[in-house]
Amino acid sequence: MTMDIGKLDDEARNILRGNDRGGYTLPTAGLYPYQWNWDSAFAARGFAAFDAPRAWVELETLFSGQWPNGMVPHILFHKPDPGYFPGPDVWGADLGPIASSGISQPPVAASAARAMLEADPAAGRDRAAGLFPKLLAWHRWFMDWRLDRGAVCITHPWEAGRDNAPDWDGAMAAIDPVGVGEYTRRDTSHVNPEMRPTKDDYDRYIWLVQRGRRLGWDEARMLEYTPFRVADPTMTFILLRAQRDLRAIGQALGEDTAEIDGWIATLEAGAETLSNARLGAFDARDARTGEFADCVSSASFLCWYAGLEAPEMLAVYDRVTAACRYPVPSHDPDSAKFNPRRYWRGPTWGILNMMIGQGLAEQGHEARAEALRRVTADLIAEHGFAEYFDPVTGAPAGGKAFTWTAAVWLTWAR
Ligand code: 9YW
Repeated sequence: MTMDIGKLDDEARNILRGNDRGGYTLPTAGLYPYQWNWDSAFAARGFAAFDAPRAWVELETLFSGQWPNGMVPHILFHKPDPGYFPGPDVWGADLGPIASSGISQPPVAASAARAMLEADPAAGRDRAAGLFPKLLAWHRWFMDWRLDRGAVCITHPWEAGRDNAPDWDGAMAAIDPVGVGEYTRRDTSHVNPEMRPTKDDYDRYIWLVQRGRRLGWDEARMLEYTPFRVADPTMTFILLRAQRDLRAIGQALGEDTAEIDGWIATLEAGAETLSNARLGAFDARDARTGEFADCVSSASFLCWYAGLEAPEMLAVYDRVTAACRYPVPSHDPDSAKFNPRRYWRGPTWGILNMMIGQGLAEQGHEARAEALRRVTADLIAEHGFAEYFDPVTGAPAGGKAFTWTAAVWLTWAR
């Protein structure tokens, strides 16, 4: 197919502008009417392609919601909106300066900030200097509260950003969502329920939120008993990458980075604990039981993005990407749990492709990186700026005019 790059550039810029609510960008209007953490960092990278000052503002607004303990919430509820559930009243997480959720999300902000600083060191220096201590505090929060044998755990499926991935099935099944009560979902009124997590999933998502709220979102109290704690490749690889990028920012600013060096060593060792020999791949590991999930996911392939050589993962990557026309599927197509339409149980997500592609290129696997970039460009050119895509047919799914898909186009796929 011939691609009209100029037209797609315009469309992507218009999506970012259209989702801009003044200082922060919605993932997509309607379905996600607030500021989401990792979406926002990808939005910043998208803006950086044509409006660098606006890109820095995106990150600054995100950090304006940072909690005193360093945590940066996964959602900032800047303005009330009845179109999303669960809202601030359900979370009851009033520990920060802005109404927010009580959990975090994969820390991609430092990596965005580094790319922006390196693109224009003179203009970015002061902005990066303002963010550096905040990024450091957030990264320290992960190291203080989320480690298991050096790997980074999630305490809620939403924290990984991969809500209903099969990776959490075992840990989720162990939860009895007793007393969760009645509630009305809003997501299924915006998009086809077949493309969304199930009611069983949502009962547990809400039950975990209610529990955090009862414990005042106090990390020490929540850690006394953990109904859900899974060492996650998304978090571990992304934080490891982010620590390297934060160290580079610190070095450019002349800061002392010894603490970050220690964190990198811890996370490198932790990443090895996610290697499931039986599966022959990086995998999620339940920190409560020690059991692996036995899931090859797109997050397994973030190993290269994390700066690891991981040559053993190349054959797994080749098998999984050969199994569908539009990789990288979020779950192994050879698994019985693969579902090409249901959210994180099969569909392809542009942001994962971008990070995987970046990692492949950095580790010297240029041909694979280029093939993935091209297939992602085809997907967007043929099927639009959807939230995610069917990896077999390419059919667009979820929300439309999606911020991070526009950002992926502008920063990498085009
Ligand atoms: C939800 C906004 C978010 C992403 C997550 C994605 C989804 C929110 O949407 O979660 O309510 O289900 O899983 O990664 O940040 O795009």
